Amino acid sequence: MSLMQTGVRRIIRDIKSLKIQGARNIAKEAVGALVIEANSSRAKTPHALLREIRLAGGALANSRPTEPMMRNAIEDAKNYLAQEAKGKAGVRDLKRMFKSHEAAFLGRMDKDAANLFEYGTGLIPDNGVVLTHCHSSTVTGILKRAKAKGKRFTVVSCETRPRWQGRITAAELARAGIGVTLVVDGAANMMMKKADLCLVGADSVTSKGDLINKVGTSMIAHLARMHDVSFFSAAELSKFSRFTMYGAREEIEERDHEEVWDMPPRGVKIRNPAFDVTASSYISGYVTELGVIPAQSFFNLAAQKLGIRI
Ligand code: RUB
Repeated sequence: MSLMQTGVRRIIRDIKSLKIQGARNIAKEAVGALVIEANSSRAKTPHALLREIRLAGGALANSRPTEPMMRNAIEDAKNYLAQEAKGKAGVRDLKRMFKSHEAAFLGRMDKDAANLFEYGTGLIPDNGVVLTHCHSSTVTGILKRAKAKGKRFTVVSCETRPRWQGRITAAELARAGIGVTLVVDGAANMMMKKADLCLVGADSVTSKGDLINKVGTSMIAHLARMHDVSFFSAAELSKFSRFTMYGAREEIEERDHEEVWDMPPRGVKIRNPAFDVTASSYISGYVTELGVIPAQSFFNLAAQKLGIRI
């Protein structure tokens, strides 16, 4: 039997099954899960509490391997607790302090997102067409903010096989009163001819400024280059992957083949990578909470923000 709280196990299940999807949602839910774990813990000592949080943090981090924003949030939570567990506070006080630290962390995430939306709005072309892929709450946040500020534009959303996150984008934008057209992924080249801007989200950004996002993103970036359309990714600096600091590659999650074809004929092999890598040379810039920056600056600014010592 798992030592983790039921609520935490449920969140892990929902992250794995994509009921909870998108890097920011995943990171926020992981923070929520750690608070559930701490609140319901029966640990008798600060160190026992820390052990539980480390265990839950490890299980959450492994629930989807290509999610550095979640990993960075878990890292922050573990470091905070480890530091405070050395002090005089008893378990009850420690739980209370942990809860308020995590609430402040989530508050900062929301503030970063709001700043990013504002900067991203400047990129949205008036009377233009924006092409996007998958469902990114950061991208939809920018588009909704731009609409609220009076910009007129329409959006092309690629449907994003195999899990159709493009439909989530299309439905959300339609609800917000933004003109949106859904197309199959294979129609991206046709649609690119009329696009003024490509804007996608990010799961991970490497030390070289390369982007890892939903599979198909790199294809969109290549098409954008071919048609001389600007290609931006909206990514908070906390999407930086520490794993890539010394040249290692970010692991690309490979999902169940049934998502692609549940009963394939004998002899047909299926691959189902969830993400792909877009080289920084294809990226016009990243929209971050500090402004729009060149891909080459992402690492330095992220290292400062995350307090990473090289
Ligand atoms: C979602 C995806 C999104 C990023 C960014 O993939 O690739 O573009 O996660 O999302 P999945 P956000 O559906 O497999 O999680 O901007 O919301 O952080």
